[in-house]
Amino acid sequence: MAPGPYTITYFAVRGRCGAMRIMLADQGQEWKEIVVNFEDWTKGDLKNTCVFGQLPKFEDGDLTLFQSNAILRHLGRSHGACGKDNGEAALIDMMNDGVEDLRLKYGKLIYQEYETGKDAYIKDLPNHLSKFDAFMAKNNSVFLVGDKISYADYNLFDLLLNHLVLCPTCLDTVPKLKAFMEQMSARPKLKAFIDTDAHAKLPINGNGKQ
Ligand code: 6SG
Repeated sequence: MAPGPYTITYFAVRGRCGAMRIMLADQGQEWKEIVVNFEDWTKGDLKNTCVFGQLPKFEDGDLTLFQSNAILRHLGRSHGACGKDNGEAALIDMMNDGVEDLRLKYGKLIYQEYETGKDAYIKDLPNHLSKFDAFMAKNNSVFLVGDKISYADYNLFDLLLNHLVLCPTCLDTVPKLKAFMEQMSARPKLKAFIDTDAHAKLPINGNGKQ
């Protein structure tokens, strides 16, 4: 297969690129990875060229993007994973914002209060997961919105993979999410990717905590 037009520039972690990599793999796309180490990053040359001074950076041919959720949405529009009409697109955006809210909480735990806050975070988790579960239960398919996979499904899947490492039993009270994870994991290209070392051996987060 010819290399795709995509390039991801990021640190050697899954972090904010897990979902986009899973999405690209599941959509049968190829991409190039430029891995940035922390020492090079602190020199500041690359940082100064980044719109918000942060990674990931994503290139689609001549288009350069920052902000992981904008990248996911761009890929959604490019690969028919943004809903079938404006209404579905809006609901997908809404659910993706919900995923972002939980990802921010997760990031705060991992990077700021892992030692002191882990137990409370896990205790509170059902309150967050049940919201996604209830929304999914009202939809007539395994996905968040409509009957086709969307970029928000990939984002939720990636974040739930992280949560299953944090707390292996966290989906026991949310059957729809459990079924969602099982069906997503059974998609051949997605499964093949998450079984590769490129995914499985990459640290989830930048500080070694998970
Ligand atoms: C960090 O926060 O990996 N980008 C991060 N950090 C470097 O100078 N809203 C946008 C988005 O959605 C958030 C971007 C995001 O795209 S991601 C960034 O650029 C900076 O701000 C989380 C992550 N952290 C690990 C990491 C590698 C280098 C700096 C942070 C590991 C920890 C400290 C050194 C090595 Fe580290």
